[in-house]
Amino acid sequence: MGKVALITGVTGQDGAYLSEYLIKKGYTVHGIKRRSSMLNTDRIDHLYQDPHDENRNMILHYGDMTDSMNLTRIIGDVQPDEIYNLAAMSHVKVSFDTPEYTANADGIGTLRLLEAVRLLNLTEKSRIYQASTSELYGLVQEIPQKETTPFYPRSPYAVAKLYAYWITVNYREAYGMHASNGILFNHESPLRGETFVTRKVTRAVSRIVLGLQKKVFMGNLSSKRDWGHAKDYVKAMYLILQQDTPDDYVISTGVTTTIRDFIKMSFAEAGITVEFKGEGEKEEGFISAVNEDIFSKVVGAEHLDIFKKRIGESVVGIDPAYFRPTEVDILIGDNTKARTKLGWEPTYDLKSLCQDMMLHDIYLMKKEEYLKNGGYKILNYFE
Ligand code: NAP
Ligand code: G4F
Repeated sequence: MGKVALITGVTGQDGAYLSEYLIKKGYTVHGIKRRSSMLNTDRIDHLYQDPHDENRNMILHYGDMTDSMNLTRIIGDVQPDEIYNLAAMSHVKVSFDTPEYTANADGIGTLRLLEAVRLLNLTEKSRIYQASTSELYGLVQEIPQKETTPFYPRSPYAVAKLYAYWITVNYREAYGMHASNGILFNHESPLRGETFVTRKVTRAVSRIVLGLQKKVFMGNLSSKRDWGHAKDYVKAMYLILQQDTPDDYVISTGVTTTIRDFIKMSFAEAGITVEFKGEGEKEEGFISAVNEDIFSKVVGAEHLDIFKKRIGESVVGIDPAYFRPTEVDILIGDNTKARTKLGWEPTYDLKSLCQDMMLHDIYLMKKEEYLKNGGYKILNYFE
């Protein structure tokens, strides 16, 4: 018999990659999905099986992190060997608009899950992974950040996740539960939500090069992030739960880059050089050159003549609406513990991550059926 995993947040970026990864390892995966007016299972449609199929290895349950009884019932029914708590209102800027809900779902939601495991007498059986975050470091007290770096959260999201981090540690120490925090730095992919900065950029650049959009408006271009690929990071989640002893781990690449440079890299994937001029709210990004060979190969020769007429145009502007009341200026993680104890290391660098996202988004934007229907037409993420 393979192991049974329960994943909260199964419809999200990480939930999708982790589901596929565990199913390939022989797990039966149960996922908790919120009810919504549309299906919202695009990222996991290639894994989903009809309830009437025999021997299913992917089973969905309706549920919500704000509903204790629901969580308790599902955990009692599923009797999971491993629980991956990935569900969260995960957008930092939005958490300033919905602070109470964020505290409830991200903070108290984690308590509900831990308490359900305790009340059901599953503390010996069920191992728990908590999706902690580099946002905990906020106003960073040390560079690079490691497991011992003090936290200084800078958003309602990060404060909610701080509670979730410590309640996980507390249940481990108080009740001997195998409960661990993965302190994951930013990780991205073609499945990344469309309003996080990398995906917003790769989608916008893809539309700009195809003539579907003139310009993109951004917030703070000077903040720095340590970006890895979500495919690598879900493997770390799995490894954390395979350890004999529960513990907390930083998962990062150890390289940090400004948003401005990520924008330049994304245009460069299509053969376009963008230069930034001006400062603060007046800063703008202009097209200064096009490499015809790369553009023709990546975007298509048929778009080249029209695009060349745009050299000198502004394609990036600033809209202060995207600024945050309190910003996290720099994140860069020291992953020594994960490398030495888990044997984990990232396989994607930022260039290969950016290329993966750009090729995917150009492909999607080219597909008329994507624009009409939406959806990810990938069969298997790990192939
Ligand atoms: P994501 O794409 O935003 O996915 C979040 C998931 O949580 C979605 O399935 C969402 O459902 C679900 N969810 C939200 N509120 C819920 C609620 N009240 N009850 C049940 N489910 C709920 O996030 P992600 O990038 O995959 O990240 C996974 C986890 O890691 C999150 O906890 C995030 O905070 C944390 N994290 C992410 C990063 C990163 O860089 N990606 C780094 C560190 C930590 P819907 O699909 O219905 O919205
Ligand atoms: O992509 P972001 O929205 O990610 P952020 O705030 O770093 O949070 C993500 O990573 C965390 C891990 O550190 C996770 F815990 C969290 O759940 C989430 O996945 O913004 C990154 C940076 C910020 O400094 C932001 O101010 O990009 C800056 N930025 C500049 N212009 C923008 C924009 N961010 C967004 N979303 N949209 C913009 O237009």
